[in-house]
Amino acid sequence: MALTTDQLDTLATLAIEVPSWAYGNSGTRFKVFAGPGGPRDPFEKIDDAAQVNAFTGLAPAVALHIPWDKVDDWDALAAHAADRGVRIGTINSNTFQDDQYKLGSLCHTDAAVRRAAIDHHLECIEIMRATGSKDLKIWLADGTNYPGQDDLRGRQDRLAEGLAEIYAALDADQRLVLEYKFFEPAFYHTDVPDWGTSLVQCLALGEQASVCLDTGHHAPGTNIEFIVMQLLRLGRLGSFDFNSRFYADDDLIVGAADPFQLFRILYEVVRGGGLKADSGVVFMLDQCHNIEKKIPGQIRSVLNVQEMLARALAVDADALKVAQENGDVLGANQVLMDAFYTDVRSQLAAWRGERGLPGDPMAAYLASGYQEKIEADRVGGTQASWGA
Ligand code: AOS
Ligand code: ZN
Ligand code: ZN
Repeated sequence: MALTTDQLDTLATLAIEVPSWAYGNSGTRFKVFAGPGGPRDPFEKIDDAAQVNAFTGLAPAVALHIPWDKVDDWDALAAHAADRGVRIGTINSNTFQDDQYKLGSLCHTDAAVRRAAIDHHLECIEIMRATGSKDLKIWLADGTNYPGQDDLRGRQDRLAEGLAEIYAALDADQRLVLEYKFFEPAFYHTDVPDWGTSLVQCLALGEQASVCLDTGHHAPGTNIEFIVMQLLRLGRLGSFDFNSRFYADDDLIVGAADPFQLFRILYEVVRGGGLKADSGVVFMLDQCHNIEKKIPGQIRSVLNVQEMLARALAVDADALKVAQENGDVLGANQVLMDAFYTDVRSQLAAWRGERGLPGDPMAAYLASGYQEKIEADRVGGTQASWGA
């Protein structure tokens, strides 16, 4: 089974946003291993991210995290990105690392803390204006550890109020994307635990609000592709945070743990029109590379997404429809599995060659000398304060 020219053209629409924090040193609660050649500032993170795009043609945007990526001159950062052939993507807010947020941010009982959290998001919107970013992604660490610790309903009302003030500050061409996560760092309850909660908050806000689906933020066994289908159907799938999980929010390389799940998710993306530009779906990675080298880790990630998307595009939609309408249970399943088992690697290598890209991006990067150069040149890399 080979991809048709039309399918290969559709594949070319894939654009992935890589996270700036994937390039800095990261770790677990036990240890952060310092990797040589770590970027010393956001400009160098952009340099590294641009390598991923240069070798794969798949990653034209870089998501930033504020305040980790704060710079004095946003115009200069945006110009630097453009000079390297990429642009600034989603701006991720951060209300989880300051002492004042110990008991929450937008949901906190103290109005002064809520004010600080709202102001932080207003600052993020200013940064979006300065950098040309269109999406504000909000993930909140808000929640409680013990039953009775706070009033669940009161927290949800305060969340709605805070989000409304942030939403009101958006320009007409900007969006608010609300991420959900069922646990961690809070363990009894989380204020935005699931797609339903995110969706009802977004619906109350308006058309410019949508849901971010982080593939690592579900209980084991959750049918994630069903959620993808439903959000696309409702026009409210704003973005993905792609990664792999074995146990919890592991943030490992997307497609590493369960390529079949990634295939199923991407099949629903194709089926639901999520690849079309007007769908507004942003394909972001949310990963950290604790023991492997960062740039190769990111190259592997974007290639995994491309490979599973190619297989999803290879599904014979007509044959599938016939089998489904005939109630042919095993026949329909076989159509899907035939596409999943299609080895698209050599066709993708040829396709890259036609587009002036290396057939084997990983080998080309490793041979390029960039890794050796940054390891020799950069001393004292900053640690991306990854904690979640
Ligand atoms: C946290 O678990 C979420 O996945 C966030 O999207 C993201 O990981 C965080 O903003 C980066 O630390
Ligand atoms: Zn995430
Ligand atoms: Zn996460």
